[in-house]
Amino acid sequence: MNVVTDRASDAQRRAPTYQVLVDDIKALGVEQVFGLMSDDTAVFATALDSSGIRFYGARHENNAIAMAEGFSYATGGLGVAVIGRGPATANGLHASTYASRAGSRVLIISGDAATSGQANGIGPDYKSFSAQSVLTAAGIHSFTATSPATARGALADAAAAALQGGAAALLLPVNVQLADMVLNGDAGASPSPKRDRPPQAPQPQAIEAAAALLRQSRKPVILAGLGAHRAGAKAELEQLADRIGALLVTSARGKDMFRGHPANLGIVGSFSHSAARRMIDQADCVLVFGAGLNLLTMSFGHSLPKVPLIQVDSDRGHIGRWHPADVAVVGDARLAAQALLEALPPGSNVDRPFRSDETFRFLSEFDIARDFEPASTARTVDPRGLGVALEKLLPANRNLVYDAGNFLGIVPYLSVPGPGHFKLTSDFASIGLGFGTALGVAKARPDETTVLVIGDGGFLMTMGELETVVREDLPLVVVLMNDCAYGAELHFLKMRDLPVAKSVFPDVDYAPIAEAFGFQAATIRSLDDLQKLGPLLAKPDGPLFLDCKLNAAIAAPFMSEIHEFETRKH
Ligand SMILES: Cc1ncc(C[n+]2csc(CCOP(=O)(O)OP(=O)(O)O)c2C)c(N)n1
Repeated sequence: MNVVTDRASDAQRRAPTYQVLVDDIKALGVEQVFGLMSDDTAVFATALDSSGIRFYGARHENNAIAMAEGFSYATGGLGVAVIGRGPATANGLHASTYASRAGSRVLIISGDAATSGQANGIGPDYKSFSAQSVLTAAGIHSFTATSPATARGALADAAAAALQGGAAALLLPVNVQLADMVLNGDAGASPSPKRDRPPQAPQPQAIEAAAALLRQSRKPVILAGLGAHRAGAKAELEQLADRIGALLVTSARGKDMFRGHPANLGIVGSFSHSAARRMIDQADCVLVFGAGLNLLTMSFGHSLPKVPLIQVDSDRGHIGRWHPADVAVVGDARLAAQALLEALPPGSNVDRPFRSDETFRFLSEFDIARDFEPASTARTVDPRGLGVALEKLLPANRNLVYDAGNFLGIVPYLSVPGPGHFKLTSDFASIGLGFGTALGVAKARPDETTVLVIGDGGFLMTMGELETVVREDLPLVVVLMNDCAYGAELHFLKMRDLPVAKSVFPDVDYAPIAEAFGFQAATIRSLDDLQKLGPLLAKPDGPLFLDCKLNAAIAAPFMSEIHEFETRKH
């Protein structure tokens, strides 16, 4: 027996489990991961980076997971985050929950306590944490590699679950990662996740029921959401609107899908302008494509008149979830629009007041910059005026990523090239996920400008990532909406006539702090301050930070809507 040969073949048939998993991740087409390593994932993270899968490090696990989510949002592909076990997994729970609700394709790989129960052979693991139970309780599909033999299958299952949309977690116990795996000659085999389902055509009977309503409608409104954008339905929806004499409007997530169309009303609901509200109030039928009709789209029950509502969605469970539908059409938005075009030939709608000269004149003369009374002070700007000014100064080909808070009142004033460039991070109704998400979008789209719009409260929660921007060379424009307060809470307290002291902050100058991290930075206390930065904003050259001091007296329209809703409930 030749011992040397035997040893060589032995070496070929065994490899550390972490290394095999790295190779499988590479075979999935993953070229970068986002993360924050712990003792239990340092070897794995380093092996990923050494194999050419670039490791982008964040300074908080929530931000690492949000980066993966932003990356997936911007590419449609898998976003992968690698974090540690126990406290690190707990730290990332907020973003994990967010990612699972946002519907992006996010794979969260965490370390986990050794399956033997004793990490070091001396005593219990200080970091022990029932990650599988906690993540499952949070609604996140979780898979544990309980042994080297099952590790590849667990990765394949977790990746497949993530690719279905929504986050999935893969837990890698420390001892399993480091143990050798016996390869049985199939070292190259990679997981093969399920493909997307083909678009589903709607039932003809459902289309006929919708068409019957639309034939009688004089003033229809077509409302499109992100689902319609993802189905590629824009052209068909515009054609359908032109055919039946409808006005076009979107949910916030569908923002600017119909920009430039003369019948475009912008966003419906809490982020709408006065002209949109005035026209939508007159609608006699609403036709919804791929929009969830959540509280903000519905202005807490007030955005749409009580008229027949037809809801088209590829997911049956989305129809009527937030708001009742009178006619449900289950199917792909583009195919449903095509079917409606066939069912409603030209001339079906003769009386078309929404397409009158008067309507078009009203809409073309509407100027959002004059839709509010500017309220700047000597040392602060009006957030809406800031939006109007930034609209002209920022590069048109931009991604806008928003944290959450009262400052979201700026949304109607800033346009994007289309819905895939507008990212809200409030799927868990939380603050503090904008920064990480923006970094993931910036990584995915290096040739476009990514703008993070964030309040000072959300920024204080995540400002450690200023260092990530520069270290990982992921340039961002940060627009800090600095009202020296948790503005949302400030307005809630004011509306209840309660003391506001605990919701307000001192006026901190953040520009020098950002400069210390390597940003170009400026403090904006007037629109003139902003205008002076025109050339820099038009073509940002590296990371840029604007500390915009805002008039805190201005509540976003949705603040009073929420207040009215809350007081209505109790
Ligand atoms: C994780 C989390 N913590 C707290 C909140 C409650 N909350 C919602 S908005 C808000 C204020 C945010 O302040 P800021 O980022 O400055 O934005 P502003 O409201 O002032 O525009 C807070 C604390 C939340 N939604 N999520």
